Amino acid sequence: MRKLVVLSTFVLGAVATPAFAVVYSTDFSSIASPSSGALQGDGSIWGVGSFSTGTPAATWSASAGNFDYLKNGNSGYTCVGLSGGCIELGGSLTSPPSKVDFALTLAPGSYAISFDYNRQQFGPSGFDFQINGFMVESFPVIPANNTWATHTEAFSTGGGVVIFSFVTTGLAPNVGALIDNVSVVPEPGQWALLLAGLAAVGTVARRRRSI
Ligand SMILES: [Ca+2]
Repeated sequence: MRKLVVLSTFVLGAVATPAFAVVYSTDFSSIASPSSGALQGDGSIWGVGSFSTGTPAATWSASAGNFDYLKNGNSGYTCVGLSGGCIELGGSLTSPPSKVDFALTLAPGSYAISFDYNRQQFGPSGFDFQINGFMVESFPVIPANNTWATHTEAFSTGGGVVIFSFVTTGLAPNVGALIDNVSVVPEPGQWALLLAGLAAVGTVARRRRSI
């Protein structure tokens, strides 16, 4: 009987966890420790090399070219919700491609990363999204200006540092896609599998007891 009580507690804990288990989240409303770039009067930074943002804080850096940190409304750019901040992958006064990375140290398991993306007003702005250097999704042409879309990508890791990269494709300088609202959460399917496994264990335990 004690085993059953323990099992029930574990199942309840697993069910309650997913809604609160955000591993990383940023809406780019604020940044810290920016390197290089041209600070604008509204707090935007054109041609930034790196900065820290999000919960918990993570460093976003350009391993090629640079990128722009934009406050909503800067140069006519609009971020999600018409407030706060976002980034433009193309950067300033650089030739493409620009490559913007951030890294998280993750426990072994399955996760999903989500981000919002948008074409910018000065022209087509495609990009590739990579995880640990492997391209997992290409966005060659983002069709509509000022229409934000959300992309979610599932991935698994054996644990350790995972690098997420946004690489501009086929662009003129200063013309990159906009990115906002980046989050990483445990993949819901993993919890479903865990619950199914626990249910199976419970069934076996009950059968053994009835024999
Ligand atoms: Ca934002």
